[in-house]
Amino acid sequence: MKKIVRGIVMMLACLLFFGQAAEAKTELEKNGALKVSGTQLVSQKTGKKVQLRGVSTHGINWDVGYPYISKDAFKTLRDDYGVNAIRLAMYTTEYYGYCDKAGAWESQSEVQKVLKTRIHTGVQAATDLGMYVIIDWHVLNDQNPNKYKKEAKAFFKEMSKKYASYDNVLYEICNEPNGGTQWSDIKNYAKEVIPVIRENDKDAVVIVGTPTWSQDVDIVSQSPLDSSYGNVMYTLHFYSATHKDWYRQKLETAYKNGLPVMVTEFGVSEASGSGQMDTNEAQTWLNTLDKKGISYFAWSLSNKPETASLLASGTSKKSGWKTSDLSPAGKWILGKYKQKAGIKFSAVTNLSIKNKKGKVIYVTFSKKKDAAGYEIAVSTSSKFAKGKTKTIKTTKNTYTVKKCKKNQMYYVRVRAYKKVNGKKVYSNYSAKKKIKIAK
Ligand code: IDC
Repeated sequence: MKKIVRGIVMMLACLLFFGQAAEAKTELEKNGALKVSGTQLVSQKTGKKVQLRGVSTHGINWDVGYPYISKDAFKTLRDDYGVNAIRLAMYTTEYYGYCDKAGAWESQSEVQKVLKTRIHTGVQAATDLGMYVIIDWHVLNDQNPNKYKKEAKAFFKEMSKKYASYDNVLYEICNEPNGGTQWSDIKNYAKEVIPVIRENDKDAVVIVGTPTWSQDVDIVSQSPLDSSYGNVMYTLHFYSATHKDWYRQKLETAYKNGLPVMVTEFGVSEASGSGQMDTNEAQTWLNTLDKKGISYFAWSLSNKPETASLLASGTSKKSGWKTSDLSPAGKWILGKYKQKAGIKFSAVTNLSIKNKKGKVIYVTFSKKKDAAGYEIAVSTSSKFAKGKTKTIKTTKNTYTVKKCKKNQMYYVRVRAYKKVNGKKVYSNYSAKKKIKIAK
């Protein structure tokens, strides 16, 4: 008999386990490898449009960047904020740069080894979580990508070989050419780097930077790379407190000319990464991008005290961030992401409680379409202190709380929950109501 009971328990446990696993499909499971079709990023598997809602690391050469490369951090972004892609920004110059380590005491080759380990950790974490991941060759102070072309070719040869079988890895071959670098310079660079990648990986999406800190997509759209390079997109970066309508016109032109664009960096700050926030302008940008199905990545996952950072400068947490651990920019951007991912859902409304005969409280509230169930908190403490609070789980929007104490004041509030990516996500609590048991 005992054996049978154990057998049944095991079966139920299995059902529960596999039932849950089957429910959550990651972005990668849904779409598999990506490709570029016209101006659009699409799934190779389903042919449907794919829009990445990503977060970029800060420079992974710094301690404001690399400590956030982990499965825990990416999982928080995925499950709590609806992020489906990560960008690993590896600076080529500045301190601990891949090509010029500046003041770092380690040898250049030691620096490269460490940076590659960080990339590998990041790619693996994203892969395990079914997220897409960009490996970004972060050209900035070096201005012209041709300066370290040899290093870039060696780097992308190694990366594309290592990740040839990965469906979720994208290659960004030069972050922001600047300092007068022309499109023809970048084009020549791309013509050498992309074939190196193609030797190992015929179809991975490759993202090419554009002149003037990845602004001049309009110029590029007049003479993009030949289609034989396959699955190529072009970079546009914006920082909404600096880049306004005049700049969006560049995107409109490029889009009209059929150029596939990816925003691998944006911020609600000024272009310096600091200064003012402009969320109105950012909203206009995101509306434009959403309408066109263009993917975007927020700069940056860091607690560095600058406006663009997504984390509050006061937080030392490396994952598991609550809203209160986010910066104002982080709250705004990740709030938008949450909404898009359907993670955010509004509080329960119209809570009403009545004392009915027999010392019971009759609870009703408005049903929510997208809720899987509700938690009713009933408490003798106005602050819902532990020990004084009972939590009732129910799937209905009416409930009778029995065995209340006469003349006692009770407080009631309700929240809804649903499952996103196999994880329970709660709405905010309704406004609380109180009632004294008179009968
Ligand atoms: C910024 C960082 C900042 C760092 C600076 C120089 O936010 O902490 O000191 O780089 O390395 C870009 C660049 C990106 C910049 C960002 C903000 O791609 O590297 O990061 N930005 O200035 N383009 C436009 C803005």
